[in-house]
Amino acid sequence: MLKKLQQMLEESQNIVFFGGAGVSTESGIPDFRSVDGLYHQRYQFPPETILSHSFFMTRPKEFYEFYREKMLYQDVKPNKAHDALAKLEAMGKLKAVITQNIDGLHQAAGSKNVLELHGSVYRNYCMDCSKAYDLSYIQSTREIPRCTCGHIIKPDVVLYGESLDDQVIGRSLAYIGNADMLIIGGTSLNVYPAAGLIDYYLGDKLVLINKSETSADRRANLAIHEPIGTVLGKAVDQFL
Ligand code: CNA
Repeated sequence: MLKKLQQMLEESQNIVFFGGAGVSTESGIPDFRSVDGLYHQRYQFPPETILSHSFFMTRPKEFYEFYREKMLYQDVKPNKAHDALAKLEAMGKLKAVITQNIDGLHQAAGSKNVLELHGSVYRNYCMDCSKAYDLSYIQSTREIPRCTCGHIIKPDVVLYGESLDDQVIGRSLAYIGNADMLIIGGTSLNVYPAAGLIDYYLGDKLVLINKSETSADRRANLAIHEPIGTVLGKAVDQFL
């Protein structure tokens, strides 16, 4: 399987990667749906409820408690998957990383063209005057972070019930539609509309690298159910 992946990478010049939380689990950030993911832990409300727009608007204190504890991670570093994708981009083979992650680890690994479908914890804005705040400001505050104007600051993260950025969607569709190879990795493909974007790939090099099975396995030209850091790390080593 690794050989086949290596051959596909060798032959492709317009690769696009589409990924999710599973890409960052090898960096120590839990995903949502694995057995040790956030959805299998117990909270007063289900994570989908806490991470929703209406919950944020009505219970910002509880939202921030969960968000600080479960969505903000200190001292995390990119893993072999992030590194391998950055290398493929530097070689000119990979054109875009489209991610559902909000952790900024692709950029930390050196990837330049990263399309963040669900935003980023690194950007935060006042809900009233739109003043921008970085992550360290959020981390330096307690309870509900507030702007100098007094209003609540919201992370630039797409919560359940909120729309995705049209421009990011449009660019993602263009990259996927033009790709000669699409690698899907570390995502359960359960969250829409993000997961629907992969339907725009019409080529014959659809690779899926995910620990568990997904709805796209049957149409993949190659499906590998192993840790993505190990797989991509080894696959990209051939070019060094
Ligand atoms: P998910 O639904 O939790 O699925 C993750 C998938 O990755 C599962 O199918 C796992 O089997 C698989 N997986 C876990 N570890 C690995 C690994 N090492 N190698 C290969 N596969 C692995 O997460 P999705 O991304 O599909 O769901 C979308 C949500 C999760 C987005 O809205 C994200 O914002 C949100 N999320 C992001 C982060 C992050 O930014 N790191 C963390 C947790 C959740």
